[in-house]
Amino acid sequence: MAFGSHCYYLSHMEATVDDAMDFCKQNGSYLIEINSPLENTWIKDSYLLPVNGVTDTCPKFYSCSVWIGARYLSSSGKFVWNQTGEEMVYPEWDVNQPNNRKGQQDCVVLMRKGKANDRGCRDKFQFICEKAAKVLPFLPPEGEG
Ligand SMILES: [Ca+2]
Repeated sequence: MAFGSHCYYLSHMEATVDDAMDFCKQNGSYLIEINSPLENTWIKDSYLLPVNGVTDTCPKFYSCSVWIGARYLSSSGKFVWNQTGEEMVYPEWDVNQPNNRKGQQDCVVLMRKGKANDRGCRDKFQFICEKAAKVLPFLPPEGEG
């Protein structure tokens, strides 16, 4: 799907962050980086469904999340985007996040409600790849979205 000048692809496979990054890279893209509230809302509405459905379809509050391309940079003490190195501003953190649970949460998911949660990089989630729109179509369709 396209938003602005970028294309997005939701993987239906769950993977670790490293595997997700490899998958995106192999397809000429990168793990999604969110640069505005508008993009954040569009992603949530397009791929994560409205928050109203959470308790019906997601077993836990942290279910139904996707990896995004931000990671904790210990040298700066901030979460930054992989591509730009800029601090993550959107999505906003969910309440009580980032909590670095068990001291092992250096990677970030976008939750169904459109907020961020820090998670262990070796946890497995679905993920979204992003790339600048070019002439060629992004990837063959795989289910909806
Ligand atoms: Ca967390």
